[in-house]
Amino acid sequence: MASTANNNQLTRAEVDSYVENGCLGPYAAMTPAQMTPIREAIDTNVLNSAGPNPRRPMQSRHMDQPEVYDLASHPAIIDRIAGLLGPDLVVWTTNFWLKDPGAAEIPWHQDINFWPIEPPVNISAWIAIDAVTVENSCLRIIPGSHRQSVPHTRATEDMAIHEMADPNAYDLSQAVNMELKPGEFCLFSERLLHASSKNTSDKRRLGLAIRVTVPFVHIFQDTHLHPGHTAILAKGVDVMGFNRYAGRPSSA
Ligand SMILES: O=C(O)CCC(=O)C(=O)O
Repeated sequence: MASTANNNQLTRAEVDSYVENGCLGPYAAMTPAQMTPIREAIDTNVLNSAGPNPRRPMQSRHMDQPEVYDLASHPAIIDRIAGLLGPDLVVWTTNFWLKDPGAAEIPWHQDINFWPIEPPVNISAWIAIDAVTVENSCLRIIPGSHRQSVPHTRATEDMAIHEMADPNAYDLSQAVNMELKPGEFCLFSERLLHASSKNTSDKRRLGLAIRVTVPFVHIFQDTHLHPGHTAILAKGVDVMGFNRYAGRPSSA
């Protein structure tokens, strides 16, 4: 059940829990009713257009869609992350995770295995656009798994990403299902093991992952991102100047 606290400041107990478990939540950024027009805008404007990265249409739509920019910089998310990473925060990328009925399993993995950031500092907020349940393949996490770097090996052909954590390196009995209502989100570290099963239901499952770091981290424009990629300076100031930002895009 999502926290009902009416401010976005983390308690000391929540900070300690994040350090211990590498994850927090769920929290609510908005109600399911408030999410409805945003979901409609995403369906119309994001899922039917190419976006800024020609090879990854689900990536970095904060660059071209105002609704996505607003979700990515939402104070319920950013102010909580400020309690963990400090007052200056960069949303370095965003990624929709769309799983239509029948969509493949996403195997257990640690995101930092795949990412172009140095040093490896990131908190992800995964916000539900649709109602997300066990039935339509919610995110699964292993609390505490962020304290160890796990070797990754080649995933099998039926999986949605090309590498997966070594199955001998984690304890699946510790896995937790992260069911979320539309507008709810959880937070997790760049090293937290997470996955989602094949979507065997007849319901679509859409979420947005918002990747947050700090200004001293370098974001490399390698194959994962694209030339011209811009981040959001979501809070505070950037006195480092390593990365490139843009403001809120205007409506189409
Ligand atoms: O949405 C999913 O099932 C996987 C999400 C994920 O791997 C991520 O946000 O890093």
